[in-house]
Amino acid sequence: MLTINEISDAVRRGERISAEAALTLWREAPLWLLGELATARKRKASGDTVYYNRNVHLEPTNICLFNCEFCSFRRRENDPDAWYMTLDEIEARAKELVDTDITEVHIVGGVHPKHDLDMYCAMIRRVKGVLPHVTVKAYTAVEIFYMIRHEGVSIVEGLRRLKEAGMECIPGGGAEIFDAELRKKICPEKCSAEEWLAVHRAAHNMGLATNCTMLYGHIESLEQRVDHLNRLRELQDEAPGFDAFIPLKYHSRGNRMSEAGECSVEDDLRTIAISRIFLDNIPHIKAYWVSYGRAITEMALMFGADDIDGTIGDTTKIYSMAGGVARPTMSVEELESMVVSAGFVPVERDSHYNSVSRDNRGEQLRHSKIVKQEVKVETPKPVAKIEKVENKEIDMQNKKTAELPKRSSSVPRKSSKAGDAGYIERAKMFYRRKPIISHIILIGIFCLLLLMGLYVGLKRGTRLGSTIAVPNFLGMNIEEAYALADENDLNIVVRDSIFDVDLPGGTIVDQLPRLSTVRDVTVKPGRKIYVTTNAYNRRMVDIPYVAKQTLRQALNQIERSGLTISKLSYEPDMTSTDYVLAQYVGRKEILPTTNGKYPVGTGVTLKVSYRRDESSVYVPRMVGLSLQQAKHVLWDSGLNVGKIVYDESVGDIISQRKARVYRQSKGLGTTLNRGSEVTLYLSCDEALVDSMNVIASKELKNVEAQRRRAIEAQKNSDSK
Ligand code: V47
Repeated sequence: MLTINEISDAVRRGERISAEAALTLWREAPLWLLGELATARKRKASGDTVYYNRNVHLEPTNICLFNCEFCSFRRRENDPDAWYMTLDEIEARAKELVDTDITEVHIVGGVHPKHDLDMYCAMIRRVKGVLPHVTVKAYTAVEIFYMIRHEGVSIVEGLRRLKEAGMECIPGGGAEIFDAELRKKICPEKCSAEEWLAVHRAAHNMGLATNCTMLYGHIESLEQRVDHLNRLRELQDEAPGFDAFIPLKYHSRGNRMSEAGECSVEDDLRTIAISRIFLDNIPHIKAYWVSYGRAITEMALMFGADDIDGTIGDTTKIYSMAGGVARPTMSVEELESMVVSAGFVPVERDSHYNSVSRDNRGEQLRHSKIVKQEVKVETPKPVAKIEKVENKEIDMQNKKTAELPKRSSSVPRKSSKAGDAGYIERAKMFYRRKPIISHIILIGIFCLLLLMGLYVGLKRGTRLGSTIAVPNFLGMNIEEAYALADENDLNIVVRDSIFDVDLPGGTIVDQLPRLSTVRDVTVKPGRKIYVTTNAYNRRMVDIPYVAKQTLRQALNQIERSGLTISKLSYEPDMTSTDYVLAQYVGRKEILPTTNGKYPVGTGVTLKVSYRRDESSVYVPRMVGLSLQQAKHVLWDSGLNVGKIVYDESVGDIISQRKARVYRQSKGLGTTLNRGSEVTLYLSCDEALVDSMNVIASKELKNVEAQRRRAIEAQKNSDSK
């Protein structure tokens, strides 16, 4: 068995790792190492880019023949909250989307007993009829397999009919976990792994791109996860066509597997990272924000994800019904700011990962591949024209040549005095005598000139080869930053704003690309530098009503609204843990009827329930994280932020934002009562933070090993 060091070296060299090595990494590698390896692979695959799109989901029905244990979405036909959309309703929904700027409709729903292939094709046709420019990504392999078998046709024929109706790509749902034994437990009625893979194989062979998923964090083992990833990797080797892999975190509310609970954030990050490292032949790893919420999605970008899905516009219920983000919708600005906060460059994509350009009114201009095609189409045009003109000339010349009496090769040379006229005369003669060779030479000269023109143009346009060291804009006023950017031939783009009372309005608090302490960060002239500024006026926002939701949902909503958490105050409860009982601003309780706006950054206190037998929690690891990230991890674990102590390397407020945690007052893996405070110590000294990070990783490994031993011991004593 390879050691962690040997596996890491292999990953760094860009080599493929075995299933066994993936399992070793999953079990033993410290989280920071997984982050490093996965990020290196992500950067190789997509550089600084993180993709999102403008999309909606269409869920035509929640009535489903299959009764999967993990599903909170499915209803029986006669359930009072079952729904079903007729074709006219589907068309009406599509019409509502005509004036929006979406590029994709994702159609997925229950497997309705009365839907046949024609009905599924008709749904696509209705949508495409109204939104011809929008891509329809439709139906999971589970739905497709059912409709095709029901129709009695082959998979290829079924897919051909769906494609003809307008289906352009296939989403990745329904894969769950491929292991047959586990499938029997969690989704016994669904198609088998082999059938799911057969649908995707056939789609790839027909040129249809698809996605793939894995439902994790319930009762599956790590071996079953690796086996699942391995089968996807094998299919991609055999018949490439997967665009993206989406690890789907199991959500436990409202389904029969609730007892399994939900996995930790650390498990989410490990899963994303191993997926990126192991699936070396699938270009994109998607952190589906609807499932993860903002905080985990942002962290997932530092663990190899390069896609966060899209705007959604509150159109999917699969996750909200299971306890994911309550009313999932994000503006382009919110999606982009999430990407920028994680240190990457947001790029809007279409369904095939072409970047989408828009004019300043937000109207879609074209996709990058089309731009490339335009270049391809346009370049030969002038040549073609010239060829035509020249062909005519050749014809005329040939005619003339035929008419002319043949000249002897001993035509007297013109004297040098004749100068240019002499050369022209000789060139003309050569042209008449050797028209084909002359043409080849002319075309060659033309191509040479064209290439030279292109080179000069490109050099001017992109300033090939020249680079500029990115200046430090942090702490400057936006006007000063514009001036400095001008001097350096760079462009400032304000991407986001925060509100910090301690800072003057207009101060730059973050920039992308960020600077490195060890080397100059260089970019091409004309490049955009994305900055976050401190707002001049404190924006007023609505406060969301988050009581009667899970803590995680409440945290997501509070954060998205621009507010923050003041305190988590825990109360014993008979039935549930981490359920929000009430919310306050200061002493004022916020009720569903409360009106009025609050300044951005206002702290909200959440009163949260806990069952007495679940009064304590493990202290998570915060070393290595920024203050904001550490706060999220603490709140997510049911703990509060105590004192914040900066060491002497941290001076002004700008460096406070750059500082990272190097120590936490309560040790990793120790237990604390819910609501307890943890003091965080922060530093800008990278060497200090990195060395403490290494120590924390070792500690984490020990803690995990201890926990595993304790679980084993418990199991053994239970079986006795
Ligand atoms: O197949 C169902 C999962 C999937 C739960 O291809 C659950 O771009 C967690 O596949 N907890 C449907 N997950 C969603 C899906 C998807 C989503 C976003 C993008 C793409 C894409 C695909 O949701 C199901 C199932 O695996 N699921 N219930 C649950 N309780």
